[in-house]
Amino acid sequence: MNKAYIALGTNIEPRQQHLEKAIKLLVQKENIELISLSSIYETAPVGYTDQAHFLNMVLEIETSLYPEKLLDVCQAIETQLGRERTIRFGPRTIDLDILLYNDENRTSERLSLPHPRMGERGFVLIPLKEIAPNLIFPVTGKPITELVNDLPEQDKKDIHLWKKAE
Ligand code: PH2
Ligand code: MG
Ligand code: MG
Repeated sequence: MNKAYIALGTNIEPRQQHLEKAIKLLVQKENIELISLSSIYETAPVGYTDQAHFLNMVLEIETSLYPEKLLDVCQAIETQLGRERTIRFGPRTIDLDILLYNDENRTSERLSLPHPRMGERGFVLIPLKEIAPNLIFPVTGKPITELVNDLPEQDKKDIHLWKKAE
């Protein structure tokens, strides 16, 4: 079985409901099993900053789907939840990004693994650290805890626990 980590992000209300619906649709697939999920964090927007705050979280799954198939599933759920692609990095009802798939380190036209920007994004690394602190990041060979420690304080200060995982 393959292990993957998926990041969820939303900054259009009802944000929590968008997360819940996306998780429900994902685990309904017979080829995807939810292993663990992080708490939900409220985070200041990164990149395009003139937009509402996000809720972010990370899921650990096991799946028999290969990466491009898993991407198809993620994109179908984004569409199902009314995602419109307008501004790059702009507001979204739901974003599902495959962060890691086993220890694959590769780039194709549709998909780069690991996710190309995850190594410097606090809103991804902080929830990921909660469920996989010792996981080795395939690009640098460092554990996730160390990547979080290496983040500039400036990048961590606007990330707050919003709803603790049950
Ligand atoms: N996603 C982006 C761009 N900026 N900022 C935060 N805080 N959270 C996100 O999920 C996010 C972002 C593009 O996917
Ligand atoms: Mg994204
Ligand atoms: Mg995305």
